[in-house]
Amino acid sequence: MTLPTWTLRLPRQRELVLGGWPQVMGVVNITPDSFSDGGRYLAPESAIAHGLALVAEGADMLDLGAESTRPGGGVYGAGAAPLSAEEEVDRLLPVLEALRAATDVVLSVDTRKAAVARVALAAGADLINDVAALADPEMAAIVAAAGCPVVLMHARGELATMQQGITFADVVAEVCAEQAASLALAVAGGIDAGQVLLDPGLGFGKTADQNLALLRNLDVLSTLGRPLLIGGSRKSFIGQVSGAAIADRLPGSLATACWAALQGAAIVRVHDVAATRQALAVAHAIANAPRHRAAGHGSSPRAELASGSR
Ligand code: HH2
Repeated sequence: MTLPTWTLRLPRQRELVLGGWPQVMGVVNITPDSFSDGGRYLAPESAIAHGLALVAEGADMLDLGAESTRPGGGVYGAGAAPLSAEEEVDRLLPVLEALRAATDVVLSVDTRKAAVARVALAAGADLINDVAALADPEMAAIVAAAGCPVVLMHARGELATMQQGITFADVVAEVCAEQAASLALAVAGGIDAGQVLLDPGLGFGKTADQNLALLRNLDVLSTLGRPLLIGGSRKSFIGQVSGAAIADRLPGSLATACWAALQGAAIVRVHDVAATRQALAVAHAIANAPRHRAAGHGSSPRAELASGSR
């Protein structure tokens, strides 16, 4: 079995090599209203300190978000409050600039707005994480001009009502088809297909069972040939499976990250970096331990997957 690897181009002549075992993306929410840590890192100095702490814990990359994308119509009530591009930039920029000066880790910016992406890329962002998958008509041109990687996350509908009237006849097939359409839209907009990462968008307009089905069938999404980012950390499907409140969802988040790793995810997006690194290291070590010959099945595909670069 040949493991897929991908080499993406980053701004400033750097590269992002993915594949084998996932990179850990630490979440920095510079927001008053994120679903799990809203308000904790709204002040620039606390967001900067948090980002540096996540790097010290072993984050390979940071995802800086200045707008909550908490979907409405379900467990989060009305969802996140809308934010102007100016307000989003005002929150983001001091944190991005300080972290850019302080660290070489890949800095991703989680934004749906082309105007924010433009400012962020000029300030040293490496990657755009677009949960609206190029819904802003200017976004593709900005990403293409910067030559940076972009995450195209799956979601349906508007954030404010996303958790209402969810209908999928076959969630895996439909998300896969819509992710393929997003990839095609990116290419039509001038983005190199080799710079695109895909993401099934756990929790965005999906029921708990649909999120579980997507995780169970990540191999289907992998057939699109692009690296997958998986963001399950602290999300409500973990609460629905386990009964755990948001503050108590670390164990379920670790299970999700390890599962995603064993299914070949390229990046796991998490709030708890140190714990995730430990869980992934142990899962990796187990998957690489020698297989007992009497077991008779040889090396499993998952073990081969786990014996990748990290
Ligand atoms: N999830 C959240 C935000 N951005 N981006 C990608 N690519 N994939 C995800 O699953 C994803 C994402 C939600 O998490 P969080 O940032 O903690 O919450 P909020 O949107 O409320 O700020």
